[in-house]
Amino acid sequence: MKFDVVTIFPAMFERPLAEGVLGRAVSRGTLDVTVHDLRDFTTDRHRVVDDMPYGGGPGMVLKPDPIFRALDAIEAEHGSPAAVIMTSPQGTRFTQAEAQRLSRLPHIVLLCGRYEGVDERVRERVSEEVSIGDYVLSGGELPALVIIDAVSRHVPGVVGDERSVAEDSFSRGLLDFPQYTRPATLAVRRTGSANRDVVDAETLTVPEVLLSGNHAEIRRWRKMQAISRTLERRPDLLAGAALDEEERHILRVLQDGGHHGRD
Ligand code: 9D3
Repeated sequence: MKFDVVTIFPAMFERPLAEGVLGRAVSRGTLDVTVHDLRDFTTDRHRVVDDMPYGGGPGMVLKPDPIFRALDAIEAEHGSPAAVIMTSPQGTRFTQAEAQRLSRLPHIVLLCGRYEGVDERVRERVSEEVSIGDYVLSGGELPALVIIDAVSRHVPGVVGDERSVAEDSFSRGLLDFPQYTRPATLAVRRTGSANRDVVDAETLTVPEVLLSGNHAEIRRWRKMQAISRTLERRPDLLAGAALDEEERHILRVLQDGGHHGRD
Protein backbone atom coordinates (compact mmCIF):
# COMPACT_ATOMS: atom_id res chain seq x y z
CA MET A 1 0.00 0.00 0.00
CA LYS A 2 1.19 3.51 -0.80
CA PHE A 3 0.75 6.74 1.18
CA ASP A 4 1.84 10.19 -0.02
CA VAL A 5 1.85 12.77 2.76
CA VAL A 6 1.86 16.54 2.11
CA THR A 7 3.01 18.58 5.13
CA ILE A 8 4.96 21.66 6.19
CA PHE A 9 6.64 19.53 8.92
CA PRO A 10 8.10 16.48 7.13
CA ALA A 11 10.50 15.77 10.01
CA MET A 12 7.52 14.92 12.25
CA PHE A 13 7.11 11.71 10.21
CA GLU A 14 10.67 10.41 10.36
CA ARG A 15 10.90 8.49 13.66
CA PRO A 16 7.29 7.26 13.88
CA LEU A 17 7.63 5.66 10.43
CA ALA A 18 11.00 4.13 11.30
CA GLU A 19 10.03 2.38 14.57
CA GLY A 20 8.12 -0.76 15.50
CA VAL A 21 5.45 -2.38 13.34
CA LEU A 22 5.32 0.55 10.87
CA GLY A 23 9.11 0.74 10.64
CA ARG A 24 9.37 -2.95 9.77
CA ALA A 25 6.58 -2.70 7.18
CA VAL A 26 8.31 0.28 5.55
CA SER A 27 11.73 -1.42 5.41
CA ARG A 28 10.20 -4.61 4.01
CA GLY A 29 8.37 -2.57 1.35
CA THR A 30 4.91 -3.75 2.45
CA LEU A 31 4.22 -0.09 3.12
CA ASP A 32 5.48 2.73 0.93
CA VAL A 33 5.25 6.17 2.56
CA THR A 34 6.56 9.27 0.78
CA VAL A 35 6.52 12.52 2.73
CA HIS A 36 6.44 15.71 0.66
CA ASP A 37 7.47 19.10 2.04
CA LEU A 38 4.80 21.58 0.97
CA ARG A 39 7.50 24.30 0.76
CA ASP A 40 9.09 22.40 -2.15
CA PHE A 41 5.98 23.30 -4.16
CA THR A 42 6.20 27.05 -3.60
CA THR A 43 7.61 29.29 -6.35
CA ASP A 44 8.64 32.38 -4.37
CA ARG A 45 12.07 33.09 -2.89
CA HIS A 46 10.81 32.79 0.71
CA ARG A 47 8.89 29.53 0.14
CA VAL A 48 5.73 30.99 1.69
CA VAL A 49 2.96 28.43 2.35
CA ASP A 50 0.44 30.59 4.26
CA ASP A 51 -1.28 33.96 4.01
CA MET A 52 -3.82 36.20 5.79
CA PRO A 53 -7.49 35.23 5.51
CA TYR A 54 -9.62 37.29 3.07
CA GLY A 55 -12.21 39.14 5.12
CA GLY A 56 -9.86 39.54 8.05
CA GLY A 57 -9.58 37.68 11.33
CA PRO A 58 -6.82 36.06 13.34
CA GLY A 59 -4.35 33.45 12.18
CA MET A 60 -3.10 32.36 8.81
CA VAL A 61 -4.52 30.12 6.09
CA LEU A 62 -2.59 27.56 4.00
CA LYS A 63 -2.30 28.89 0.44
CA PRO A 64 -4.02 26.76 -2.22
CA ASP A 65 -1.49 26.92 -5.09
CA PRO A 66 1.41 24.99 -3.45
CA ILE A 67 -1.10 22.29 -2.41
CA PHE A 68 -2.49 22.01 -5.97
CA ARG A 69 1.06 21.72 -7.32
CA ALA A 70 1.92 19.02 -4.75
CA LEU A 71 -1.17 17.00 -5.69
CA ASP A 72 -0.38 17.42 -9.41
CA ALA A 73 3.18 16.16 -8.85
CA ILE A 74 1.96 13.10 -6.92
CA GLU A 75 -0.61 12.32 -9.62
CA ALA A 76 1.97 12.78 -12.39
CA GLU A 77 4.24 10.23 -10.70
CA HIS A 78 1.79 7.60 -9.44
CA GLY A 79 -1.51 8.30 -11.22
CA SER A 80 -4.80 9.31 -9.64
CA PRO A 81 -4.91 8.20 -5.97
CA ALA A 82 -7.87 6.18 -4.63
CA ALA A 83 -8.42 8.84 -1.93
CA VAL A 84 -7.18 12.33 -1.08
CA ILE A 85 -7.76 12.73 2.65
CA MET A 86 -7.45 16.08 4.35
CA THR A 87 -6.99 16.01 8.11
CA SER A 88 -9.16 18.70 9.66
CA PRO A 89 -11.19 19.47 12.79
CA GLN A 90 -14.20 19.75 10.43
CA GLY A 91 -13.77 16.18 9.22
CA THR A 92 -15.90 13.14 9.95
CA ARG A 93 -14.63 11.07 12.85
CA PHE A 94 -11.95 8.48 12.08
CA THR A 95 -12.95 5.03 13.39
CA GLN A 96 -11.73 1.43 13.26
CA ALA A 97 -14.33 0.75 10.54
CA GLU A 98 -12.86 3.63 8.49
CA ALA A 99 -9.35 2.24 9.04
CA GLN A 100 -10.50 -1.13 7.69
CA ARG A 101 -12.20 0.44 4.67
CA LEU A 102 -9.18 2.60 3.76
CA SER A 103 -6.79 -0.39 4.11
CA ARG A 104 -8.35 -1.88 0.97
CA LEU A 105 -7.30 1.15 -1.14
CA PRO A 106 -3.98 0.89 -3.00
CA HIS A 107 -2.93 4.56 -2.81
CA ILE A 108 -3.90 7.31 -0.36
CA VAL A 109 -2.79 10.96 -0.25
CA LEU A 110 -2.85 12.62 3.18
CA LEU A 111 -2.99 16.38 3.23
CA CYS A 112 -2.05 17.82 6.64
CA GLY A 113 -3.79 21.03 7.67
CA ARG A 114 -2.11 23.69 9.82
CA TYR A 115 -2.75 27.21 11.12
CA GLU A 116 -6.38 28.32 11.25
CA GLY A 117 -7.22 26.33 8.19
CA VAL A 118 -6.74 25.62 4.51
CA ASP A 119 -8.04 27.68 1.56
CA GLU A 120 -11.52 26.30 0.82
CA ARG A 121 -10.72 25.77 -2.89
CA VAL A 122 -8.38 22.88 -1.93
CA ARG A 123 -11.50 20.83 -1.12
CA GLU A 124 -12.03 20.62 -4.90
CA ARG A 125 -9.29 17.96 -4.91
CA VAL A 126 -10.13 16.31 -1.57
CA SER A 127 -12.28 13.16 -1.45
CA GLU A 128 -12.65 13.01 2.34
CA GLU A 129 -12.02 15.15 5.36
CA VAL A 130 -11.13 13.35 8.58
CA SER A 131 -10.83 14.30 12.27
CA ILE A 132 -9.38 11.91 14.87
CA GLY A 133 -11.44 13.22 17.79
CA ASP A 134 -12.90 16.17 19.63
CA TYR A 135 -9.78 17.84 21.03
CA VAL A 136 -7.71 20.65 19.57
CA LEU A 137 -4.32 19.75 18.12
CA SER A 138 -1.75 22.09 16.54
CA GLY A 139 -2.06 20.56 13.11
CA GLY A 140 -2.87 17.51 11.02
CA GLU A 141 0.52 15.76 11.23
CA LEU A 142 -0.18 13.65 14.32
CA PRO A 143 -3.65 12.78 12.95
CA ALA A 144 -2.03 11.71 9.65
CA LEU A 145 0.34 9.42 11.57
CA VAL A 146 -2.57 8.01 13.56
CA ILE A 147 -4.40 7.28 10.29
CA ILE A 148 -1.33 5.66 8.67
CA ASP A 149 -0.82 3.48 11.76
CA ALA A 150 -4.45 2.36 12.15
CA VAL A 151 -4.94 1.75 8.40
CA SER A 152 -1.62 -0.06 7.89
CA ARG A 153 -2.36 -2.61 10.63
CA HIS A 154 -5.10 -3.98 8.34
CA VAL A 155 -2.81 -4.32 5.33
CA PRO A 156 -1.82 -8.00 4.94
CA GLY A 157 1.78 -8.58 6.08
CA VAL A 158 2.14 -5.41 8.18
CA VAL A 159 1.33 -7.00 11.55
CA GLY A 160 3.23 -10.25 12.06
CA ASP A 161 0.39 -12.16 13.74
CA GLU A 162 -2.85 -11.63 11.77
CA ARG A 163 -4.84 -13.03 14.73
CA SER A 164 -3.95 -10.05 16.93
CA VAL A 165 -5.45 -7.68 14.33
CA ALA A 166 -8.68 -9.68 14.17
CA GLU A 167 -8.88 -9.93 17.98
CA ASP A 168 -8.10 -6.26 18.61
CA SER A 169 -10.51 -4.51 20.87
CA PHE A 170 -12.80 -2.22 18.84
CA SER A 171 -12.63 -4.70 15.97
CA ARG A 172 -14.59 -6.98 18.33
CA GLY A 173 -16.20 -4.17 20.29
CA LEU A 174 -14.84 -5.22 23.68
CA LEU A 175 -11.99 -3.84 25.77
CA ASP A 176 -9.01 -6.13 26.48
CA PHE A 177 -8.91 -8.47 29.49
CA PRO A 178 -6.14 -7.88 32.09
CA GLN A 179 -2.70 -9.31 31.24
CA TYR A 180 -0.02 -10.62 33.63
CA THR A 181 3.49 -11.98 33.19
CA ARG A 182 6.22 -13.25 35.56
CA PRO A 183 6.93 -12.96 38.44
CA ALA A 184 3.84 -14.57 39.98
CA THR A 185 4.40 -12.62 43.20
CA LEU A 186 5.72 -9.08 43.24
CA ALA A 187 6.85 -7.26 46.41
CA VAL A 188 6.12 -3.55 46.12
CA ARG A 189 6.35 -0.55 48.41
CA ARG A 190 2.97 0.52 49.73
CA THR A 191 1.72 3.57 47.85
CA GLY A 192 2.21 6.73 49.85
CA SER A 193 4.96 5.17 51.96
CA ALA A 194 8.24 7.11 51.96
CA ASN A 195 10.65 4.35 53.06
CA ARG A 196 11.26 0.82 51.88
CA ASP A 197 10.68 -1.01 55.21
CA VAL A 198 9.48 -4.57 54.91
CA VAL A 199 6.49 -3.65 57.10
CA ASP A 200 5.49 -1.22 54.40
CA ALA A 201 5.71 -3.84 51.68
CA GLU A 202 2.85 -5.73 50.13
CA THR A 203 2.75 -8.58 47.67
CA LEU A 204 0.91 -8.20 44.40
CA THR A 205 -0.19 -11.54 43.01
CA VAL A 206 -1.55 -12.92 39.74
CA PRO A 207 -5.17 -14.17 39.70
CA GLU A 208 -5.11 -17.89 40.66
CA VAL A 209 -7.10 -18.95 37.62
CA LEU A 210 -4.30 -17.86 35.26
CA LEU A 211 -1.82 -20.17 37.07
CA SER A 212 -4.28 -23.08 37.19
CA GLY A 213 -3.62 -24.48 33.73
CA ASN A 214 -7.39 -24.88 33.28
CA HIS A 215 -7.76 -23.36 29.85
CA ALA A 216 -11.56 -23.49 29.73
CA GLU A 217 -11.69 -21.60 33.05
CA ILE A 218 -9.08 -19.11 31.83
CA ARG A 219 -11.10 -18.41 28.69
CA ARG A 220 -14.26 -17.83 30.72
CA TRP A 221 -12.44 -15.58 33.23
CA ARG A 222 -11.00 -13.46 30.42
CA LYS A 223 -14.40 -13.06 28.77
CA MET A 224 -15.91 -12.05 32.11
CA GLN A 225 -13.12 -9.49 32.70
CA ALA A 226 -13.36 -8.04 29.19
CA ILE A 227 -17.13 -7.66 29.45
CA SER A 228 -17.18 -6.22 32.99
CA ARG A 229 -14.47 -3.71 32.07
CA THR A 230 -16.34 -2.68 28.94
CA LEU A 231 -19.59 -2.37 30.90
CA GLU A 232 -17.84 -0.19 33.49
CA ARG A 233 -15.63 2.00 31.27
CA ARG A 234 -17.11 1.99 27.76
CA PRO A 235 -20.74 0.83 27.87
CA ASP A 236 -21.22 2.63 24.50
CA LEU A 237 -19.12 -0.10 22.84
CA LEU A 238 -21.42 -2.95 23.90
CA ALA A 239 -24.20 -1.87 21.51
CA GLY A 240 -21.98 -2.68 18.50
CA ALA A 241 -20.10 -5.62 20.02
CA ALA A 242 -20.12 -9.02 18.31
CA LEU A 243 -20.79 -11.26 21.33
CA ASP A 244 -21.08 -15.04 21.28
CA GLU A 245 -23.70 -16.97 23.31
CA GLU A 246 -21.47 -17.28 26.39
CA GLU A 247 -20.54 -13.58 26.29
CA ARG A 248 -24.19 -12.53 26.00
CA HIS A 249 -24.94 -14.70 29.05
CA ILE A 250 -22.09 -13.11 31.06
CA LEU A 251 -23.34 -9.65 30.08
CA ARG A 252 -26.90 -10.47 31.19
CA VAL A 253 -25.63 -11.71 34.56
CA LEU A 254 -23.43 -8.62 35.07
CA GLN A 255 -26.19 -6.19 34.03
CA ASP A 256 -28.64 -7.99 36.29
CA GLY A 257 -26.50 -6.65 39.15
CA GLY A 258 -27.02 -9.81 41.22
CA HIS A 259 -30.84 -9.63 41.10
CA HIS A 260 -32.75 -12.91 41.10
CA GLY A 261 -36.36 -13.83 40.62
CA ARG A 262 -39.20 -11.64 39.41
CA ASP A 263 -38.12 -8.10 40.53
C1 9D3 B 1 -11.95 23.96 15.27
C2 9D3 B 1 -10.80 24.77 15.76
N1 9D3 B 1 -10.51 25.94 14.89
C3 9D3 B 1 -11.28 27.08 15.42
C4 9D3 B 1 -10.90 28.38 14.86
C5 9D3 B 1 -9.08 26.27 14.88
C6 9D3 B 1 -8.17 25.15 14.59
C7 9D3 B 1 -7.64 24.39 15.62
C8 9D3 B 1 -6.74 23.37 15.36
C9 9D3 B 1 -7.81 24.88 13.30
C10 9D3 B 1 -6.90 23.85 13.03
C11 9D3 B 1 -6.38 23.12 14.06
C12 9D3 B 1 -5.39 22.08 13.80
N2 9D3 B 1 -5.94 20.73 13.91
C13 9D3 B 1 -5.99 19.91 12.90
O1 9D3 B 1 -5.53 20.27 11.84
C14 9D3 B 1 -6.59 18.59 13.02
C15 9D3 B 1 -7.24 17.96 14.13
C16 9D3 B 1 -7.50 18.37 15.46
O2 9D3 B 1 -7.16 19.46 15.93
N3 9D3 B 1 -8.17 17.49 16.29
C17 9D3 B 1 -8.57 16.27 15.88
N4 9D3 B 1 -8.36 15.85 14.64
C18 9D3 B 1 -7.71 16.70 13.79
S1 9D3 B 1 -7.37 16.34 12.20
C19 9D3 B 1 -6.61 17.78 11.93
